[in-house]
Amino acid sequence: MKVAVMSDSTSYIPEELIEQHGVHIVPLSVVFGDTSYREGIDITTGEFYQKVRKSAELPKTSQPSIGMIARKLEELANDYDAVISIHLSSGISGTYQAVASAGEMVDGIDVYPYDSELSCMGQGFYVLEAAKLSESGESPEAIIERLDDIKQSVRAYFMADDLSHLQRGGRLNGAQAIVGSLLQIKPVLHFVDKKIVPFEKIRTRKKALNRIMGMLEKDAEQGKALKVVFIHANNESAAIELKEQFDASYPDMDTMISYFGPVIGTHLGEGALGVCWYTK
Ligand code: MYR
Repeated sequence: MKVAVMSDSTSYIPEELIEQHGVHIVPLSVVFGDTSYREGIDITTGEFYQKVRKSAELPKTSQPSIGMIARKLEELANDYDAVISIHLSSGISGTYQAVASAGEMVDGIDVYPYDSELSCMGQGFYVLEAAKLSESGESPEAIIERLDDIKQSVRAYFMADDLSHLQRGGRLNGAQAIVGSLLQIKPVLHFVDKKIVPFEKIRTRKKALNRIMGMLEKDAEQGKALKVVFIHANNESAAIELKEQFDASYPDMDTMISYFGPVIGTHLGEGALGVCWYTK
């Protein structure tokens, strides 16, 4: 059985890994005024952050249309028997549901939509694992079993310099009064039940990052083999600094850098940082 692996552009997997593993990507878009840009196709991450600085109006985001996804699935049906399609959390975007709906419309391929319940390279971890397993001939069911296994150990914590982007886009959950008071500080955020909620109220960026690194180190100290990604919104030097700090103490861990591209950058704002990890 030939199993394709598909994801959406918000997994922000390095291009060379996408090519190496033949992962198929459907793009989400950022919208400035009346103009829509598919991320990674019509606009690069660098161009996006420049455009936001110059633009009077802040961008919005949109999920891929069911029609676009159905056309992609029809193409895949020519070469594959099944597709596992891994997406950003259904609690923050309708993309997963759109893939599920498109899957019901298309014949000739079995579609297995998978909700990563997070986003960015944390979602990318699932995609790369699925791709490796499909290359070794595993069935869709066996691949999904392994993805569910990863879900048990995956951790994702992040912080934004300016929470108003998340609030404006309606992606920050929690009691309204708490959310209002959070706008003055730098809380650590995470996903609970597929939605973004404050993990802990913290006053400064430095303390928030120390808190995240502390949780990562606690897991590393238990001798687990971790795969770790440090993610930045147009602030690569900050991500490199965190990675180097961690690598110096835990040289045997598998670490990498990734980025918040246009769609997620719209909601987190420039300067945001995140760390995701799971036990390999
Ligand atoms: C859409 O328009 O469908 C896309 C909405 C995307 C919302 C993104 C909210 C921020 C997610 C942060 C993920 C951090 C993972 C480490």
